[in-house]
Amino acid sequence: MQSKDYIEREDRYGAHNYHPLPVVLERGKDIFVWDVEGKKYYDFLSAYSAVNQGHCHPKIVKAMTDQAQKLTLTSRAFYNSQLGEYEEYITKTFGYDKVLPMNSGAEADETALKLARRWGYDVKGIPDGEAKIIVAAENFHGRTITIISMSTDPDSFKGFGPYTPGFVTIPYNDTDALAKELKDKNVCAFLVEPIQGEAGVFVPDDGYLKKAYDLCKANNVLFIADEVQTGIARTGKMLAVDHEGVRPDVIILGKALSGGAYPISAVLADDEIMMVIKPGEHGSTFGGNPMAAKIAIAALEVIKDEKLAENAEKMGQLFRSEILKIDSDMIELVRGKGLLNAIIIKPKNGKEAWDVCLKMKENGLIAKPTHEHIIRFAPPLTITEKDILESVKIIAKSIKEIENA
Ligand code: IF1
Repeated sequence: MQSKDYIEREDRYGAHNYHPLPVVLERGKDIFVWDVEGKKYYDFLSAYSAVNQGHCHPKIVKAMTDQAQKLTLTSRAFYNSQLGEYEEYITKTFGYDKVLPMNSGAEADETALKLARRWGYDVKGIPDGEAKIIVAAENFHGRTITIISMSTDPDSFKGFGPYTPGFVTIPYNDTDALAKELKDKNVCAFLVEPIQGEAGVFVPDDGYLKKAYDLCKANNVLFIADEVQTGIARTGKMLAVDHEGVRPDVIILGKALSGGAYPISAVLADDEIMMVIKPGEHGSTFGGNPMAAKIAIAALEVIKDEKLAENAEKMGQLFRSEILKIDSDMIELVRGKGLLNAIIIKPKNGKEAWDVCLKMKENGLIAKPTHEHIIRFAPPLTITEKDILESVKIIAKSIKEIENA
């Protein structure tokens, strides 16, 4: 079978809820993936920042295969020998009293929403059923009905109503708008991405997160950071909020918490928030399973042992400075933090970001537009200077070939 056969089969039997780049991947190792024809590529998406540690990291694979021979799932109806060790490890890593383990990022966001509302009623004293949560326009927090009820992107919410009530939308990166909405005594939380990934790697002004946090504290409102995409060293710090020294009331993690080996997400908070949920009031079949516990510890150890946050900071600066040297009027701007970057492509001769991605694929690098004119570049954080320089050469060559087509 060739790539086209795999694609036709998926087209026939799989839902059409994605429009993938026409490449069929079969193997991954560190920063590289290979397609079914054996062609090698630099992976510049890292599964939307879930493979920060590099594909099939041996330490993570070992943790997974070892535990798979012993015990994979018990449900939380019983204790298991791995969960407590993971809970202690992750809460000490990030400095919070407790963790609530879930599976997907969306489930962790939903968990944070439930925690915030419950804290609003039981602790802040908001009348039952009246809690409001402030969110930013252009947000992305997942695909469930409640989460898309917070979305301003029609591609996320169109045709899926009726929507969950209780959300107030303000512009991102606008603390005046936040201050105004915080006057409402029924607001229990502000949920925000430290950098808006899906919106096109939108980096807010320096000081935005700190100011937003301070405003929330002044109004007895929870500051919740969705670090599903920006966390786990992606932006050059363990958490993107660390760039501003902000300690959110609630942290949401996912994706690279497993290094891409397994769906693992987590919500971190201190006792006065986390303990509002009582036994039997929240959970999931796989949340906190022993496989996830072992994998997540290994994935976090790799981040620390290999100093991947520091590497992301250095390689990100090199990437942005090298991209800026490319002489092309198709490159409108490059922006990002650490190794979460994006290039805005100005269409030329009818060619746009998608065409650039197809050309880069031909030249051995895969990435995908996040919106029609923005290409996100997010390689595994293990990437070296040599490979950054080689990758930028491929990007430059591809843009030149498109321009001169
Ligand atoms: C898709 C986007 C990225 C996230 C943040 C929660 C979640 C995500 C900040 C939910 C997930 C994924 C979802 C995936 C593509 C990808 C994505 F394009 F959709 F928006 F990365 F930007 N918070 N993002 O980025 O986590 O439930 O997926 O585990 O849905 O197409 P999840």
